[in-house]
Amino acid sequence: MVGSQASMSPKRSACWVALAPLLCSCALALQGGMLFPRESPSREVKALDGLWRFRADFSENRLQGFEQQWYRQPLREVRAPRGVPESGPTLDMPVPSSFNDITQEARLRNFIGWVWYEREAILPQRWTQDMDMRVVLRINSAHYYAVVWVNGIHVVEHEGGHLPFEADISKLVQSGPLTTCRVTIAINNTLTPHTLPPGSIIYKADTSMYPKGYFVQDINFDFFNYAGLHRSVVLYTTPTTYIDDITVTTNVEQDIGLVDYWISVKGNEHFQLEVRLLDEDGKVVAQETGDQGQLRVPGANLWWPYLMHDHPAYLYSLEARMTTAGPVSDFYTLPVGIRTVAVTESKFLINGKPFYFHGVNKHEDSDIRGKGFDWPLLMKDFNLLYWLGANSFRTSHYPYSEEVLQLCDRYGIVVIDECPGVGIVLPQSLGNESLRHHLEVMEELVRRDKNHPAVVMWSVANEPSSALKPAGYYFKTLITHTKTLDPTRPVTFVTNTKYDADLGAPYVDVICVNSYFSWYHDYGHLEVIQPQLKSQFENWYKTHKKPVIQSEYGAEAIAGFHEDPPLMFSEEYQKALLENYHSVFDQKRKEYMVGELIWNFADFMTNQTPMRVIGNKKGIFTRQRHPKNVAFILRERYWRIANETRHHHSVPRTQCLGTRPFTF
Ligand code: GCB
Repeated sequence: MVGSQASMSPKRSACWVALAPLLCSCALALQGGMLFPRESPSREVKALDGLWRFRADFSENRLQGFEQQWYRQPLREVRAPRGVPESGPTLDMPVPSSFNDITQEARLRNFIGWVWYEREAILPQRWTQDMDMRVVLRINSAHYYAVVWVNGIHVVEHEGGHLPFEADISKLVQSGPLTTCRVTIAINNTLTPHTLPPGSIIYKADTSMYPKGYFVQDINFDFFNYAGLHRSVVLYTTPTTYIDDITVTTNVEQDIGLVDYWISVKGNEHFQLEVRLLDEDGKVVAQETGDQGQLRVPGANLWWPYLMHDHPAYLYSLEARMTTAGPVSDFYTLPVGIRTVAVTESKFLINGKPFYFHGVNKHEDSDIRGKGFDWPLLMKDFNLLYWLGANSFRTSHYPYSEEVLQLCDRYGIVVIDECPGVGIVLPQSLGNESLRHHLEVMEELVRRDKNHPAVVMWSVANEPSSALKPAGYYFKTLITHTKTLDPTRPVTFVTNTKYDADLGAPYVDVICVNSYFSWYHDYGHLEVIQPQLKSQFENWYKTHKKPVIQSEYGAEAIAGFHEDPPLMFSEEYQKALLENYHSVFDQKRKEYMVGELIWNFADFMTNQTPMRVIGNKKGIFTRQRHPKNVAFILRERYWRIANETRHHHSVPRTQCLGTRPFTF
């Protein structure tokens, strides 16, 4: 890659200083709500999925797009004189998708810097004429830093690749006769020591070795830094007085389900709110008025995890109806699962019963799409989870799409919801600037995911280097702040350090430990696993007296490679390694171990290194979701554990998912 230093650090570098006068400071305020855009009698949703015009800014300083103000004119190929200035060559790019694997160009796959997306949206006439309507543009994920214009006017910018942000564009689309609007999004995938995840640009100044201006992006995490518009971009409407946010927490007293709700309304101080809770048959089981209150549901059907109950994942619908003295009303329906979560010294409890996580770690990752959202892939993954008998996963190592969490609510798959705090190893990444951003990301995450019954725990980071000096203060602040954001859920932080070096552990509720015995050390020596694993568990528990989850373990296997006696990278080695772990798990889960999450659900793409053979091959499924032999071992195990720990009679193995009553 070639470029200059000034262009590569998205916010605070010279390039951002130079851009400051061009960009008003419209970054998203954290106070507002972030309700998932749903259709209702008062709301319409229009997804802008499909082909967008796309151009990567290959200029040496990567700033040509800003210097030439590409957002002011259609981003279009110059073919013939058209009377309007045009920016230059563009590609057709699918949204949602990462841009990296779509073309045959290596320089686009590995591109670092600004890429530009643009498309026109045709708006229904009433959207542009009805002054009682708000039109909102919502970008569900743009990795990593995004600047957005509508009809050439800057409307919002956002830092962070995995969480949604939005802009009210009513004034812009309602100010003239136009029924189209042009949306331009510039996205920079550069990671710095202060981004989440962090990274750094390394300049290779020795011109006898590298071309002039050469640089690479250095990262300390093990997945490819895919970029682009990874999730849908949508336009949606609300009335001008509207339900901005709903927060729901649930509890159970004897057989009465308690649903506490808080609703924030914006646009007018005078309004009425009616709230009804409907069961899966559409029957009203409780109702209230006002912007906060408690709905009481005698004989409530609780939300239970998959395999823990005959009727898992029971969802009520909370219907909020806001009216004003005038003609305006707004309706929003939120799925609600009534359940409790608690942690004792040695147990993780859901609805007061011990819950054991037998599940996986995932990635948002697939061929061609990279990290792009895809419904067929998602349904395949959920069918595989059901087939496997997995009751849970961790969103390693960043927040997943909202549709994923909706499916978890709907199918009873329990989630440890992780923020993108992965690869924190540089001392600069533990200073105040990073901490401030990390806290903001946790706020955005909690704001987005707080109402999902499937989410039972927050994970603030994965394997940060706790040995660094400021780590103690950093993680104490991060964990305690997260607890104040959401006092109803436990908080964890995933570690791979020796138990006594870990500075986050005193503050978390559950210890999550990753270990790779006989893989990253003692290579090939399966016999060391059991003693090393036993002492890992015993030391952690003795020191902290908290439940422990084996949050990662596994071995790489290239599908179809066979060796007996087992050799590393063969399917037999992966199987033997797992079996050694499992025999220790079976002892420790009788004591204080509350979960095991295999690394990884599927093979996934990483940076190119001599350690990786076209990506990380620790999947129990290939990247194409074909099972390796070990998938069958895990399937036997998970169904056995499910049937041992169930509170009802045993269940037949599920082959595929049925339709659940709640519709999106
Ligand atoms: C880990 C990391 C994960 C890696 C995995 C591995 O500890 O948390 O991101 O992919 O190990 O395979 O090395």
